Amino acid sequence: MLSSLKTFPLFKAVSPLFSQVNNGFTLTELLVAGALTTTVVGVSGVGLASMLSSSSDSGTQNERRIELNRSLDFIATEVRQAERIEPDANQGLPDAPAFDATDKVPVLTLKIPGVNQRIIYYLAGAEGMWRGPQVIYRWGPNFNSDGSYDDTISPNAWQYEPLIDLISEETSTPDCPMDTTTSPPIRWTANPSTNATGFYSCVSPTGKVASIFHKGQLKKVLDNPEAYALETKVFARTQPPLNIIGGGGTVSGVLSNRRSRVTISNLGGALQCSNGNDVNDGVSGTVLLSSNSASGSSSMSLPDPGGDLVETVEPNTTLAFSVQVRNTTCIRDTTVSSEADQQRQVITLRDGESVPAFETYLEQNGIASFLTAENPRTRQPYLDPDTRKISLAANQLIFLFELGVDFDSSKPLEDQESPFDMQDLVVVATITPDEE
Ligand SMILES: [Ca+2]
Repeated sequence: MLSSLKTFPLFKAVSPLFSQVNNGFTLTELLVAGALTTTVVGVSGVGLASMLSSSSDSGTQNERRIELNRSLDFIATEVRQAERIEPDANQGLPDAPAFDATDKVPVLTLKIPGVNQRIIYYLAGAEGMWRGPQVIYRWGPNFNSDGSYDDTISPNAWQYEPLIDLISEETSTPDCPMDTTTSPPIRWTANPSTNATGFYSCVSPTGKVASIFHKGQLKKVLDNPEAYALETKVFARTQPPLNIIGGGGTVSGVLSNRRSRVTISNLGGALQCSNGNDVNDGVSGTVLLSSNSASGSSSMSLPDPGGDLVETVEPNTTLAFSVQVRNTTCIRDTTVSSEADQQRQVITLRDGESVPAFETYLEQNGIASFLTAENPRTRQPYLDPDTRKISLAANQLIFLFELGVDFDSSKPLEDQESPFDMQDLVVVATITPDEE
Protein backbone atom coordinates (compact mmCIF):
# COMPACT_ATOMS: atom_id res chain seq x y z
CA MET A 1 0.00 0.00 0.00
CA LEU A 2 2.83 2.45 0.93
CA SER A 3 4.64 1.92 -2.34
CA SER A 4 1.48 2.50 -4.26
CA LEU A 5 0.93 5.74 -2.31
CA LYS A 6 4.38 6.97 -3.21
CA THR A 7 3.80 6.45 -6.88
CA PHE A 8 0.36 7.94 -6.79
CA PRO A 9 0.32 11.16 -8.87
CA LEU A 10 -1.34 13.27 -6.18
CA PHE A 11 1.37 12.34 -3.66
CA LYS A 12 4.06 13.38 -6.12
CA ALA A 13 2.32 16.68 -6.86
CA VAL A 14 2.02 17.67 -3.20
CA SER A 15 5.46 16.71 -1.82
CA PRO A 16 7.58 19.39 -3.68
CA LEU A 17 5.53 22.11 -1.97
CA PHE A 18 6.87 20.91 1.40
CA SER A 19 10.46 20.56 0.29
CA GLN A 20 10.51 24.23 -0.81
CA VAL A 21 9.81 25.38 2.76
CA ASN A 22 13.39 26.00 3.97
CA ASN A 23 13.34 29.34 5.88
CA GLY A 24 12.20 30.11 9.43
CA PHE A 25 8.44 30.42 10.27
CA THR A 26 6.46 32.69 12.55
CA LEU A 27 4.12 31.06 15.08
CA THR A 28 1.07 32.26 13.07
CA GLU A 29 2.53 30.79 9.91
CA LEU A 30 3.16 27.50 11.66
CA LEU A 31 -0.40 27.40 13.08
CA VAL A 32 -1.97 28.25 9.74
CA ALA A 33 0.33 25.86 7.91
CA GLY A 34 -0.48 23.11 10.44
CA ALA A 35 -4.21 23.57 10.00
CA LEU A 36 -3.90 23.64 6.21
CA THR A 37 -1.72 20.56 6.16
CA THR A 38 -4.19 18.63 8.27
CA THR A 39 -7.01 19.68 5.97
CA VAL A 40 -5.08 18.85 2.81
CA VAL A 41 -3.90 15.49 4.13
CA GLY A 42 -7.32 14.75 5.57
CA VAL A 43 -9.21 15.56 2.38
CA SER A 44 -6.74 13.95 0.05
CA GLY A 45 -6.54 10.92 2.39
CA VAL A 46 -10.27 10.30 1.99
CA GLY A 47 -9.93 10.80 -1.75
CA LEU A 48 -6.99 8.41 -1.99
CA ALA A 49 -8.64 5.68 0.03
CA SER A 50 -11.75 5.86 -2.11
CA MET A 51 -9.83 6.07 -5.39
CA LEU A 52 -7.54 3.19 -4.46
CA SER A 53 -10.46 1.04 -3.43
CA SER A 54 -12.36 1.64 -6.65
CA SER A 55 -9.23 1.27 -8.75
CA SER A 56 -8.44 -2.07 -7.15
CA ASP A 57 -12.08 -3.11 -7.61
CA SER A 58 -12.15 -2.18 -11.26
CA GLY A 59 -8.77 -3.86 -11.82
CA THR A 60 -10.06 -7.13 -10.38
CA GLN A 61 -13.27 -6.80 -12.30
CA ASN A 62 -11.50 -6.18 -15.58
CA GLU A 63 -9.33 -9.20 -15.01
CA ARG A 64 -12.39 -11.20 -14.22
CA ARG A 65 -14.22 -10.01 -17.35
CA ILE A 66 -11.18 -10.99 -19.41
CA GLU A 67 -11.19 -14.44 -17.77
CA LEU A 68 -14.87 -14.95 -18.51
CA ASN A 69 -14.43 -13.80 -22.12
CA ARG A 70 -11.44 -16.07 -22.55
CA SER A 71 -13.20 -19.14 -21.23
CA LEU A 72 -16.18 -18.53 -23.52
CA ASP A 73 -13.75 -18.14 -26.47
CA PHE A 74 -12.10 -21.42 -25.53
CA ILE A 75 -15.44 -23.23 -25.53
CA ALA A 76 -16.50 -21.58 -28.81
CA THR A 77 -13.26 -22.61 -30.52
CA GLU A 78 -13.79 -26.24 -29.60
CA VAL A 79 -17.46 -26.14 -30.66
CA ARG A 80 -16.31 -24.96 -34.11
CA GLN A 81 -14.23 -28.15 -34.43
CA ALA A 82 -17.31 -30.24 -33.84
CA GLU A 83 -19.25 -32.12 -36.45
CA ARG A 84 -22.32 -32.05 -34.24
CA ILE A 85 -23.52 -30.45 -31.02
CA GLU A 86 -26.01 -32.85 -29.42
CA PRO A 87 -29.24 -30.78 -29.22
CA ASP A 88 -30.09 -32.50 -25.91
CA ALA A 89 -26.75 -32.73 -24.12
CA ASN A 90 -27.98 -35.66 -22.01
CA GLN A 91 -28.92 -37.68 -25.07
CA GLY A 92 -25.30 -37.63 -26.17
CA LEU A 93 -24.12 -39.25 -22.93
CA PRO A 94 -24.51 -42.87 -24.15
CA ASP A 95 -21.79 -41.94 -26.66
CA ALA A 96 -19.52 -41.00 -23.76
CA PRO A 97 -19.68 -44.15 -21.60
CA ALA A 98 -16.41 -43.28 -19.80
CA PHE A 99 -17.93 -40.01 -18.51
CA ASP A 100 -19.23 -40.13 -14.95
CA ALA A 101 -22.29 -37.85 -14.98
CA THR A 102 -22.92 -37.96 -11.21
CA ASP A 103 -23.66 -34.48 -9.81
CA LYS A 104 -22.88 -32.86 -13.16
CA VAL A 105 -25.11 -30.79 -15.41
CA PRO A 106 -24.09 -31.38 -19.05
CA VAL A 107 -24.43 -28.22 -21.13
CA LEU A 108 -22.58 -29.06 -24.38
CA THR A 109 -21.98 -32.55 -25.75
CA LEU A 110 -19.73 -32.36 -28.81
CA LYS A 111 -19.07 -34.93 -31.49
CA ILE A 112 -15.63 -34.17 -32.85
CA PRO A 113 -14.26 -36.18 -35.79
CA GLY A 114 -11.47 -38.54 -34.80
CA VAL A 115 -12.32 -38.38 -31.08
CA ASN A 116 -13.87 -41.67 -30.02
CA GLN A 117 -16.24 -40.42 -27.31
CA ARG A 118 -18.17 -37.18 -26.90
CA ILE A 119 -16.43 -34.16 -25.36
CA ILE A 120 -18.56 -32.66 -22.59
CA TYR A 121 -18.78 -29.22 -20.99
CA TYR A 122 -20.74 -29.25 -17.77
CA LEU A 123 -21.53 -27.34 -14.62
CA ALA A 124 -20.81 -28.71 -11.13
CA GLY A 125 -19.91 -27.59 -7.64
CA ALA A 126 -16.47 -26.23 -6.73
CA GLU A 127 -13.67 -28.56 -5.68
CA GLY A 128 -10.26 -27.92 -4.10
CA MET A 129 -8.89 -24.44 -4.70
CA TRP A 130 -11.69 -23.52 -7.11
CA ARG A 131 -14.26 -21.04 -5.86
CA GLY A 132 -18.00 -21.64 -6.00
CA PRO A 133 -20.83 -21.42 -6.07
CA GLN A 134 -20.34 -23.30 -9.36
CA VAL A 135 -17.55 -24.18 -11.76
CA ILE A 136 -17.56 -24.90 -15.51
CA TYR A 137 -15.64 -28.08 -16.33
CA ARG A 138 -14.57 -29.83 -19.53
CA TRP A 139 -14.21 -33.56 -19.99
CA GLY A 140 -12.24 -34.65 -23.07
CA PRO A 141 -8.76 -35.31 -24.41
CA ASN A 142 -5.98 -32.96 -23.38
CA PHE A 143 -4.11 -30.71 -25.80
CA ASN A 144 -0.60 -30.86 -27.21
CA SER A 145 1.40 -27.65 -27.42
CA ASP A 146 0.32 -27.20 -31.06
CA GLY A 147 -3.34 -27.30 -30.02
CA SER A 148 -4.03 -30.82 -31.32
CA TYR A 149 -5.56 -33.47 -29.06
CA ASP A 150 -3.05 -35.65 -27.25
CA ASP A 151 -5.16 -38.76 -26.81
CA THR A 152 -8.38 -39.27 -28.72
CA ILE A 153 -8.78 -42.98 -28.07
CA SER A 154 -8.42 -43.56 -24.30
CA PRO A 155 -11.35 -41.75 -22.69
CA ASN A 156 -10.77 -43.57 -19.38
CA ALA A 157 -7.67 -41.38 -19.01
CA TRP A 158 -9.43 -38.09 -19.83
CA GLN A 159 -9.57 -35.56 -17.00
CA TYR A 160 -12.44 -33.59 -15.50
CA GLU A 161 -10.78 -30.19 -15.87
CA PRO A 162 -12.13 -26.99 -14.29
CA LEU A 163 -12.27 -24.23 -16.89
CA ILE A 164 -13.53 -21.27 -14.83
CA ASP A 165 -14.89 -20.81 -11.32
CA LEU A 166 -17.12 -18.29 -9.53
CA ILE A 167 -20.02 -19.14 -11.83
CA SER A 168 -23.35 -17.75 -10.71
CA GLU A 169 -26.02 -19.99 -9.22
CA GLU A 170 -28.77 -17.45 -9.82
CA THR A 171 -31.61 -18.97 -11.80
CA SER A 172 -31.69 -17.97 -15.46
CA THR A 173 -34.55 -18.37 -17.90
CA PRO A 174 -33.16 -19.48 -21.25
CA ASP A 175 -34.96 -17.74 -24.10
CA CYS A 176 -34.03 -20.20 -26.82
CA PRO A 177 -34.77 -19.14 -30.43
CA MET A 178 -37.18 -20.88 -32.80
CA ASP A 179 -35.96 -22.72 -35.87
CA THR A 180 -38.36 -21.36 -38.49
CA THR A 181 -36.94 -23.43 -41.36
CA THR A 182 -38.93 -26.40 -40.11
CA SER A 183 -42.70 -26.80 -40.27
CA PRO A 184 -43.93 -26.43 -37.63
CA PRO A 185 -41.07 -24.33 -36.23
CA ILE A 186 -39.08 -26.08 -33.49
CA ARG A 187 -37.62 -24.30 -30.50
CA TRP A 188 -33.91 -24.83 -29.94
CA THR A 189 -33.17 -27.16 -27.04
CA ALA A 190 -32.15 -25.60 -23.73
CA ASN A 191 -29.40 -27.39 -21.77
CA PRO A 192 -30.17 -27.95 -18.97
CA SER A 193 -33.87 -28.17 -19.78
CA THR A 194 -34.84 -26.88 -16.31
CA ASN A 195 -33.15 -24.95 -13.50
CA ALA A 196 -30.63 -23.18 -15.72
CA THR A 197 -28.15 -21.02 -13.81
CA GLY A 198 -24.80 -19.45 -14.79
CA PHE A 199 -23.91 -21.74 -17.73
CA TYR A 200 -26.39 -23.03 -20.26
CA SER A 201 -26.83 -23.51 -24.00
CA CYS A 202 -29.54 -23.41 -26.65
CA VAL A 203 -28.82 -25.85 -29.48
CA SER A 204 -30.47 -25.87 -32.92
CA PRO A 205 -32.42 -28.99 -33.94
CA THR A 206 -29.78 -29.64 -36.63
CA GLY A 207 -27.04 -29.84 -33.98
CA LYS A 208 -25.07 -27.30 -36.00
CA VAL A 209 -25.53 -24.08 -34.01
CA ALA A 210 -25.39 -23.34 -30.31
CA SER A 211 -25.93 -20.20 -28.31
CA ILE A 212 -23.83 -20.40 -25.18
CA PHE A 213 -24.52 -18.36 -22.06
CA HIS A 214 -22.17 -17.74 -19.26
CA LYS A 215 -22.73 -15.76 -16.07
CA GLY A 216 -19.86 -15.25 -13.67
CA GLN A 217 -19.53 -13.28 -10.49
CA LEU A 218 -17.35 -10.21 -10.38
CA LYS A 219 -15.85 -10.31 -6.90
CA LYS A 220 -15.95 -6.84 -5.36
CA VAL A 221 -13.78 -6.05 -2.38
CA LEU A 222 -16.44 -4.59 -0.12
CA ASP A 223 -19.81 -5.03 -1.79
CA ASN A 224 -21.88 -8.00 -2.81
CA PRO A 225 -20.69 -9.80 -5.91
CA GLU A 226 -22.00 -8.43 -9.19
CA ALA A 227 -22.80 -10.69 -12.14
CA TYR A 228 -21.24 -10.45 -15.60
CA ALA A 229 -23.18 -12.27 -18.32
CA LEU A 230 -21.91 -13.21 -21.77
CA GLU A 231 -23.47 -14.91 -24.73
CA THR A 232 -22.07 -16.19 -28.00
CA LYS A 233 -23.46 -18.05 -31.00
CA VAL A 234 -21.22 -20.71 -32.52
CA PHE A 235 -21.47 -22.95 -35.57
CA ALA A 236 -20.18 -26.51 -35.62
CA ARG A 237 -18.21 -26.22 -38.82
CA THR A 238 -16.64 -29.58 -39.40
CA GLN A 239 -18.24 -31.68 -42.10
CA PRO A 240 -18.92 -35.27 -41.14
CA PRO A 241 -15.99 -37.44 -42.22
CA LEU A 242 -16.53 -39.34 -45.40
CA ASN A 243 -16.09 -42.96 -45.84
CA ILE A 244 -13.52 -42.28 -48.54
CA ILE A 245 -11.82 -45.51 -49.35
CA GLY A 246 -8.70 -44.32 -51.01
CA GLY A 247 -5.42 -42.55 -50.68
CA GLY A 248 -2.07 -44.16 -50.29
CA GLY A 249 -2.47 -45.28 -53.87
CA THR A 250 -5.58 -47.39 -53.52
CA VAL A 251 -9.21 -46.58 -53.98
CA SER A 252 -12.26 -48.72 -54.38
CA GLY A 253 -14.86 -46.02 -54.48
CA VAL A 254 -15.81 -42.82 -52.76
CA LEU A 255 -18.80 -43.09 -50.49
CA SER A 256 -20.87 -41.05 -48.13
CA ASN A 257 -23.78 -42.38 -46.14
CA ARG A 258 -25.70 -39.19 -46.81
CA ARG A 259 -27.15 -37.46 -49.78
CA SER A 260 -24.23 -35.45 -51.12
CA ARG A 261 -23.06 -32.98 -53.67
CA VAL A 262 -20.21 -34.34 -55.76
CA THR A 263 -17.96 -31.89 -57.58
CA ILE A 264 -15.52 -33.18 -60.19
CA SER A 265 -12.84 -30.72 -61.28
CA ASN A 266 -10.65 -31.45 -64.27
CA LEU A 267 -7.24 -29.87 -63.61
CA GLY A 268 -5.88 -30.80 -67.06
CA GLY A 269 -3.16 -33.14 -68.24
CA ALA A 270 -0.39 -33.65 -70.79
CA LEU A 271 -0.53 -36.32 -73.48
CA GLN A 272 1.58 -36.12 -76.65
CA CYS A 273 2.80 -38.18 -79.54
CA SER A 274 6.53 -38.65 -79.86
CA ASN A 275 6.57 -35.92 -82.54
CA GLY A 276 5.26 -33.48 -79.93
CA ASN A 277 1.67 -33.34 -81.24
CA ASP A 278 -0.80 -32.83 -78.46
CA VAL A 279 -3.42 -35.61 -78.36
CA ASN A 280 -5.43 -34.59 -75.33
CA ASP A 281 -8.39 -34.18 -77.71
CA GLY A 282 -8.50 -37.97 -78.02
CA VAL A 283 -9.26 -38.32 -74.33
CA SER A 284 -12.82 -38.53 -73.04
CA GLY A 285 -13.96 -39.55 -69.63
CA THR A 286 -17.08 -40.79 -67.93
CA VAL A 287 -17.95 -40.14 -64.32
CA LEU A 288 -19.84 -43.13 -62.92
CA LEU A 289 -22.07 -42.57 -59.90
CA SER A 290 -23.49 -45.88 -58.70
CA SER A 291 -26.18 -46.20 -56.11
CA ASN A 292 -28.42 -48.97 -54.81
CA SER A 293 -31.29 -46.56 -54.39
CA ALA A 294 -34.35 -46.40 -56.62
CA SER A 295 -32.79 -43.62 -58.67
CA GLY A 296 -30.06 -46.11 -59.60
CA SER A 297 -26.78 -45.26 -61.26
CA SER A 298 -25.89 -42.46 -63.56
CA SER A 299 -22.97 -41.48 -65.71
CA MET A 300 -21.94 -38.18 -67.16
CA SER A 301 -19.08 -36.81 -69.21
CA LEU A 302 -15.94 -35.68 -67.51
CA PRO A 303 -15.79 -31.85 -67.67
CA ASP A 304 -13.26 -30.20 -70.00
CA PRO A 305 -9.90 -29.15 -68.56
CA GLY A 306 -10.45 -26.26 -66.15
CA GLY A 307 -14.14 -27.18 -65.81
CA ASP A 308 -16.28 -28.54 -62.99
CA LEU A 309 -19.15 -30.98 -62.89
CA VAL A 310 -21.57 -30.83 -59.95
CA GLU A 311 -24.03 -33.63 -59.23
CA THR A 312 -26.28 -34.45 -56.30
CA VAL A 313 -26.17 -38.11 -55.32
CA GLU A 314 -28.11 -40.40 -53.01
CA PRO A 315 -26.58 -41.88 -49.82
CA ASN A 316 -23.96 -44.60 -50.34
CA THR A 317 -23.19 -43.68 -53.89
CA THR A 318 -19.82 -44.79 -55.18
CA LEU A 319 -17.75 -42.79 -57.59
CA ALA A 320 -15.55 -44.15 -60.35
CA PHE A 321 -13.99 -42.86 -63.54
CA SER A 322 -13.72 -44.55 -66.87
CA VAL A 323 -11.36 -42.74 -69.21
CA GLN A 324 -11.04 -43.56 -72.91
CA VAL A 325 -8.36 -42.76 -75.42
CA ARG A 326 -9.65 -43.10 -78.97
CA ASN A 327 -8.53 -42.28 -82.49
CA THR A 328 -5.27 -40.55 -81.80
CA THR A 329 -2.55 -40.91 -84.43
CA CYS A 330 -0.01 -42.42 -82.04
CA ILE A 331 -1.65 -43.99 -78.95
CA ARG A 332 -3.45 -47.34 -78.86
CA ASP A 333 -7.16 -47.15 -78.09
CA THR A 334 -7.58 -47.87 -74.41
CA THR A 335 -9.94 -47.56 -71.49
CA VAL A 336 -8.65 -46.91 -68.00
CA SER A 337 -10.83 -47.56 -64.97
CA SER A 338 -10.23 -45.86 -61.63
CA GLU A 339 -11.34 -49.08 -59.94
CA ALA A 340 -9.83 -51.86 -62.04
CA ASP A 341 -6.56 -50.10 -62.84
CA GLN A 342 -5.64 -48.70 -59.42
CA GLN A 343 -1.91 -48.60 -58.74
CA ARG A 344 -1.28 -49.32 -62.39
CA GLN A 345 -2.86 -46.64 -64.60
CA VAL A 346 -4.48 -44.62 -61.78
CA ILE A 347 -3.35 -43.44 -58.39
CA THR A 348 -5.19 -41.41 -55.80
CA LEU A 349 -3.85 -38.85 -53.38
CA ARG A 350 -5.30 -37.55 -50.15
CA ASP A 351 -4.48 -34.60 -47.95
CA GLY A 352 -0.90 -34.60 -46.66
CA GLU A 353 0.46 -37.15 -49.11
CA SER A 354 3.52 -36.59 -51.28
CA VAL A 355 3.41 -36.29 -55.03
CA PRO A 356 5.08 -39.29 -56.66
CA ALA A 357 8.09 -38.50 -58.82
CA PHE A 358 7.98 -39.67 -62.43
CA GLU A 359 10.17 -38.42 -65.20
CA THR A 360 7.83 -36.68 -67.66
CA TYR A 361 7.52 -37.56 -71.33
CA LEU A 362 9.20 -35.17 -73.78
CA GLU A 363 9.32 -31.82 -72.02
CA GLN A 364 5.96 -32.03 -70.35
CA ASN A 365 5.31 -30.43 -67.01
CA GLY A 366 5.18 -32.82 -64.08
CA ILE A 367 2.24 -33.75 -61.85
CA ALA A 368 3.00 -30.82 -59.51
CA SER A 369 2.44 -28.26 -62.29
CA PHE A 370 -1.24 -29.30 -62.48
CA LEU A 371 -1.66 -28.72 -58.75
CA THR A 372 -0.74 -25.04 -58.49
CA ALA A 373 -4.34 -23.75 -58.72
CA GLU A 374 -6.05 -22.69 -55.53
CA ASN A 375 -8.20 -25.39 -53.95
CA PRO A 376 -11.49 -23.55 -53.28
CA ARG A 377 -12.07 -25.78 -50.22
CA THR A 378 -8.81 -24.98 -48.47
CA ARG A 379 -7.88 -21.63 -50.11
CA GLN A 380 -4.41 -23.10 -50.62
CA PRO A 381 -2.84 -24.50 -53.80
CA TYR A 382 -3.59 -28.22 -54.22
CA LEU A 383 0.12 -28.77 -53.69
CA ASP A 384 1.57 -26.81 -50.78
CA PRO A 385 4.62 -25.05 -52.30
CA ASP A 386 6.48 -25.13 -48.96
CA THR A 387 5.91 -28.64 -47.67
CA ARG A 388 5.48 -30.19 -51.17
CA LYS A 389 2.54 -32.13 -49.72
CA ILE A 390 -0.97 -32.39 -51.10
CA SER A 391 -3.36 -29.90 -49.49
CA LEU A 392 -6.94 -31.15 -49.61
CA ALA A 393 -9.98 -31.00 -47.38
CA ALA A 394 -10.93 -34.31 -45.72
CA ASN A 395 -13.69 -34.78 -48.29
CA GLN A 396 -11.46 -34.52 -51.36
CA LEU A 397 -9.36 -36.91 -53.42
CA ILE A 398 -7.05 -36.37 -56.38
CA PHE A 399 -6.99 -38.92 -59.18
CA LEU A 400 -3.93 -39.15 -61.45
CA PHE A 401 -4.14 -41.06 -64.72
CA GLU A 402 -1.54 -42.58 -67.02
CA LEU A 403 -3.22 -43.08 -70.39
CA GLY A 404 -0.36 -43.09 -72.89
CA VAL A 405 1.37 -46.39 -72.06
CA ASP A 406 0.51 -49.55 -70.21
CA PHE A 407 1.90 -50.28 -66.78
CA ASP A 408 5.03 -52.45 -66.99
CA SER A 409 4.25 -55.35 -64.64
CA SER A 410 7.90 -56.31 -64.40
CA LYS A 411 8.59 -53.26 -62.18
CA PRO A 412 6.99 -51.62 -59.18
CA LEU A 413 4.98 -48.44 -59.70
CA GLU A 414 7.74 -46.10 -58.59
CA ASP A 415 10.18 -47.56 -61.14
CA GLN A 416 7.97 -47.10 -64.19
CA GLU A 417 9.78 -45.20 -66.91
CA SER A 418 8.94 -42.40 -69.31
CA PRO A 419 6.59 -42.04 -71.12
CA PHE A 420 4.79 -43.39 -68.01
CA ASP A 421 4.37 -40.08 -66.13
CA MET A 422 0.95 -40.20 -64.38
CA GLN A 423 -0.20 -36.72 -65.42
CA ASP A 424 -2.08 -37.43 -68.64
CA LEU A 425 -5.20 -36.45 -66.71
CA VAL A 426 -5.50 -34.90 -63.24
CA VAL A 427 -8.91 -34.78 -61.54
CA VAL A 428 -10.14 -33.69 -58.10
CA ALA A 429 -13.29 -35.13 -56.53
CA THR A 430 -15.02 -33.24 -53.69
CA ILE A 431 -17.90 -34.91 -51.84
CA THR A 432 -20.01 -32.65 -49.64
CA PRO A 433 -22.67 -34.51 -47.64
CA ASP A 434 -25.91 -32.67 -46.87
CA GLU A 435 -26.29 -31.56 -43.31
CA GLU A 436 -28.61 -33.75 -41.27
CA1 LIG B 1 2.05 -37.42 -69.93
